[in-house]
Amino acid sequence: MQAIFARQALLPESWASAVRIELGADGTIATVETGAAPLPGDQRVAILLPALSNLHSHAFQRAMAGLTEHRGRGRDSFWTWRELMYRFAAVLTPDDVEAIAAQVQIEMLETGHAAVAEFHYLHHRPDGGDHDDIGEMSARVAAAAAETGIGLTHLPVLYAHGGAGGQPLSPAQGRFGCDLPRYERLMTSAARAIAALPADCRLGIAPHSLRAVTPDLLKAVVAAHPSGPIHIHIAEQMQEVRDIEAWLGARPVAWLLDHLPVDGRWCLVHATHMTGAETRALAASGAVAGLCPITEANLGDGFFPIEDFRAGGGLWGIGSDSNVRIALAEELRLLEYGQRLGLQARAVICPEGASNGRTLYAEALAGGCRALGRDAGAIASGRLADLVALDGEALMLDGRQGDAVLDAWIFAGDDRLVAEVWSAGRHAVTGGRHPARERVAARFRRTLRRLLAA
Ligand code: NGQ
Ligand code: ZN
Repeated sequence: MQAIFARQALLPESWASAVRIELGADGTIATVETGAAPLPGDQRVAILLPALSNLHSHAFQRAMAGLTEHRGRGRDSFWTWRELMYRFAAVLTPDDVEAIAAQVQIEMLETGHAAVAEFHYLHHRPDGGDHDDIGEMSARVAAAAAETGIGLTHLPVLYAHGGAGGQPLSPAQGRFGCDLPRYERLMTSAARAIAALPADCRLGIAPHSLRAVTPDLLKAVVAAHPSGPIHIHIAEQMQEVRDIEAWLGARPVAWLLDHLPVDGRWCLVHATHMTGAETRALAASGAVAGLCPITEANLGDGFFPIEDFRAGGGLWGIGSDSNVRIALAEELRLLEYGQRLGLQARAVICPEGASNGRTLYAEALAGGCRALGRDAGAIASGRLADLVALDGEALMLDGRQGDAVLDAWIFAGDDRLVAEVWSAGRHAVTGGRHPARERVAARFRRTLRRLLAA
């Protein structure tokens, strides 16, 4: 049995010292003892926290990180970026997708995430036809997870239309496209790939956005999958809000809440542009708001109304979306800093008298686990052993206790403070490094060189 001894650990109620935890063979936490003594063979760590889940990733976009920062003619925007992204997506092979996904997952683990929700839409061959196994690309994402040990919630995407109003797919979207029968065949294949992974890995559905499905199709796919996570992009750009309003007669979030059974199974990714009434209704629904601060900044999306959302009891979590950066502390910091800059205030996402770092971390933890359908998020017996240990020798953490550790990590430090990571008990990062890091990076480098030379 694996056991961990931590000088300080964040338990559900509070920080505790001298915490010894034993991990079960099933990937859960078996026992938690405070005021304990370490035993020989224990993994000793300084600071132990429950590890976050990353609730939104398109892994393949990591390979184009930094390649879209050259201004074109006219105003650059989300939509001009999307054109470049489509051109890049058009050339990727299954081998490329696996190589990139493995690299991304290792970076996520090394920055302190135990799990990721992969919102996966690069399904088909470049000509739009099926792979021999229609779920080939999903199997490649799963193979990467088998190699890296990350906890995977795999979300095959239903992408049926090219824009609001049931428009046909553009040629550039041909690799993404499915009608419902094709999607169900793909889900059957993806389910086989996920079943071969450890039991904490999950399958969910992801109607891409209200732009990419029709109301009838959305209702049908939700009805066909009565359990598991449901993720959807929504209200990220004002153009999208206007298009949906012109088509369906309501703003995207309002329309979704009025027409679908949105509850705790749902994650609404971005939900940037909401009225006050939409914000309150989304908060009350129990759905998670999937915030992706670095990508939202990179793409010029806007500010999520988090103060009002939290006031309504809303749950939120963090995703790395385009993976232009994979950086846990930076995502949380940027979320808070965006609000500070916009509101000309400090400590926006934090109740009076509380710590910013602790509040950001605890809320992102709860929302992320909920969105992935992972029974993790607390150092408590029976929960999945998704754990992260910070480097007690780091200068930035020297002498810090309790919440001051989280304030230092998020506001003054970065993810180099991450020392150890366990995903459902799999010890994926030791001494800040994943054991497969060099091999996976070498394969990623070969992939990138070929793609950039092409
Ligand atoms: C995506 N990304 O699915 O990768 C999208 C772009 C779209 C973001 N929304 C494609 N950030 O929205 O149609
Ligand atoms: Zn996305």
